[in-house]
Amino acid sequence: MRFLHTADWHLGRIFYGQYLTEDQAHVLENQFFTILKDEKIDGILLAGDIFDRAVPPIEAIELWDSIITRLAMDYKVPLFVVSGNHDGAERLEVGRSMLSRSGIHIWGSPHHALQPFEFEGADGKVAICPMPFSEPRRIGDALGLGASVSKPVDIDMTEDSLFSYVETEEQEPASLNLHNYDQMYQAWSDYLYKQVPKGMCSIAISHAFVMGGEVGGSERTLSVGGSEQVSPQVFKDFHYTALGHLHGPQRMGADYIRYSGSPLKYSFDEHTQKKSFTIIDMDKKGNVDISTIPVEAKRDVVILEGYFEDLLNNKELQAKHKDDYVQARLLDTMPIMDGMAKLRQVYHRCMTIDLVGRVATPMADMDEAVFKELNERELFNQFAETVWKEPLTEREQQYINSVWDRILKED
Ligand SMILES: [Mn+2]
Repeated sequence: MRFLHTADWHLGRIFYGQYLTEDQAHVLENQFFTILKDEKIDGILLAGDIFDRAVPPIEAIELWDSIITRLAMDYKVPLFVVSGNHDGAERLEVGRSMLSRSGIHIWGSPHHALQPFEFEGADGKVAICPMPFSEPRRIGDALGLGASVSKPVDIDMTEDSLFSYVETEEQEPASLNLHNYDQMYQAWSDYLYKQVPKGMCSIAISHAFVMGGEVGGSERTLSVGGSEQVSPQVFKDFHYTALGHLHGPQRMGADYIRYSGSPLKYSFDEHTQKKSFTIIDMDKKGNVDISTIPVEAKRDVVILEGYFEDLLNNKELQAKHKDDYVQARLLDTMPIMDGMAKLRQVYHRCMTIDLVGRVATPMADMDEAVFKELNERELFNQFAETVWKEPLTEREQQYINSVWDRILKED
């Protein structure tokens, strides 16, 4: 059976003041649907952060509406979706019972995610185990674990080199902590896995921060204080786990536990990431074969480094990046007037300028006490020399002196 795994669409995302809806629609309406047909996909695993915020803009809702409508009515490919930390879980669940009859299966609240969904595919049944992003306290509520509960956690430490970075030292049976992500997600996955009929293949879909994962730059932290991370062990029983939250595609200790990553680059920190859709081929025993299809974005997110004049006059560079989202990393040490306006004439989506050349290098041989001895003229000269990497010329010095004279007189 063949599944497509994707996550972190973040519909309605604003990038430096600009909506990315057009870019998102481009990838989803063209490439995504083409893959479904060309690759003969049996089911879609969408692992959370469908929207960028709990109350998304109307364009984002319309895009989502058009996608689920086409999936259900034209393509007839079942969609399995859990909500992420950016989604409004209950809002996403609107119409869930009715939509489920059309093959659109949505899980937002953990209270609705307490049993596997048995999906009847071409080669037999697969148990889909939904684990939407939830705060540990809510998972505890859903599982009926009261605050008074204090029972040993069943942590399976049978070593498996795949999980070698998980601490292997003997642990005392701990009390179940209702604020601990790892323990609550583990209790949840155990609860679901126990209900998977013997011999049936299983797939978990979850939105979580798995330990050891590499952060891309546009993820939002899940909790304030405390650990928000869960061990990859939480998912080790399932034949495949489709994860969402981290925006770079990556495996988590094993090939069958992975993040698909977001379809688009949502931060300049992600400029080197290769975004993709993940395809999972699962045989009757649950063995998986993984491949990826690179995303063909309408506009790339790039960092261009160089001197202002060079970026402005490099025709080849401009032709290549005129429509991309650009961060200009300028090496110039002199101030640049109207830099953004000029750059935007050639790089239409220049979003930000990073003045790396103008970052003052601290003077190692001078301590704070020495600075206190200097008067304002000497301090300014030090500053100018640090920024321009050379001392003021005699003419500049004369001019600055006259400015200081005037300022002090007016004062
Ligand atoms: Mn996300």
